[in-house]
Amino acid sequence: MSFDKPGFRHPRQAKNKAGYTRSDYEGGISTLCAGCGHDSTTNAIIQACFELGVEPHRVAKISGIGCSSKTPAYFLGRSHGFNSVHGRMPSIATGANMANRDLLYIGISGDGDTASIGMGQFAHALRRNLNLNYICMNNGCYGLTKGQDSATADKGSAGKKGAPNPYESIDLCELAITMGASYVARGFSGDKKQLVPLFKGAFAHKGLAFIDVISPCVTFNNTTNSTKSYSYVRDHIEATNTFDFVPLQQEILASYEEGETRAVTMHDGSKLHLHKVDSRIDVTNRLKAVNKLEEEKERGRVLTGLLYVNQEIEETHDIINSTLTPLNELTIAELCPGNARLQGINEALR
Ligand SMILES: Cc1ncc(C[n+]2csc(CCOP(=O)(O)OP(=O)(O)O)c2C)c(N)n1
Ligand code: SF4
Repeated sequence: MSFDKPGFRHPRQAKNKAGYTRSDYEGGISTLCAGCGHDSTTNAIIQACFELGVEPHRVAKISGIGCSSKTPAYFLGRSHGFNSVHGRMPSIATGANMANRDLLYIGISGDGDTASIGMGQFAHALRRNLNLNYICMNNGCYGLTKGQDSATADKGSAGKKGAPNPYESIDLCELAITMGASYVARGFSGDKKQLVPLFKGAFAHKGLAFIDVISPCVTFNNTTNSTKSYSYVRDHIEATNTFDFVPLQQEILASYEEGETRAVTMHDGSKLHLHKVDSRIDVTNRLKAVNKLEEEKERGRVLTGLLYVNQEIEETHDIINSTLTPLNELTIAELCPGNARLQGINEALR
């Protein structure tokens, strides 16, 4: 549920290259708890879309069920949206993507939605490298149903009323890297400076971009015994790198010492400039990315930043060689090429 924001805006708000102001990317008023990490994550999505000059009507937001999955009501109010069923965001996103490959797909999910009921769906979206920005707002609990541990809760971590979690946690980034995602990053809702470029890089990426956002639940899982609390994450956060997203043809203003910066070119020619890169990290190497995550986990650190990117993996449309034209723009003749053609296809399959 959401409520409309008051319509008055400053008449001289700055506009982006598409002619929109920042408020054009907002949605309804949030009904989440004050201080919820998901609201900060929502804000970073708004900022990234505004800075990139995304056209709101070219975006489709799809979500599952949970406090996290309510957030598409609070951003990009002028875009297409579908709030689906618990854990089923990936299959709805797949269907929409097959019907129209021209939109920017933003899939919103939670750790409960992704790592339990939606695990099978998540896995198959990854292995198909679906052209989807899969954002998981990860608070280690089921916020909407009053804070039960989720499958990403760390072993020994405890929420407001629960006993310490006895099970190993699932690392969604590791899973995403090993199962075929081509852009994997982890951010923290409390660090917008890092989160906005992570989203911008994802939105420019072709293929499955998975962004795991540690997004604390202030009501049920922000205790001193929780590893998904604001204070724990702030005390244990480690970044692989800092980076800027540089759209094609934009001048680079910051200057860095030689050897400090590495550039990754995206398919559209824009660049991710990685700064202060740890020499033990190669974000284009799957094995090294997983090793680094494991290493930091052993040290009790929460590794954030861009973890893995691969521009070579084909996305679903390239794999299945689907039509470039959105299905609703195909003509009857294209959709129904006639009996002779059908016979030919049947013959080829005998
Ligand atoms: C099929 C089905 N099973 C269970 C539920 C109950 N349910 C609603 S939200 C939720 C978990 C949400 O947790 P998460 O995805 O982590 O989102 P959060 O609320 O923490 O943002 C559950 C189990 C449901 N709505 N539908
Ligand atoms: S219950 Fe937790 S996750 Fe849900 S809105 Fe409140 S703080 Fe956010």
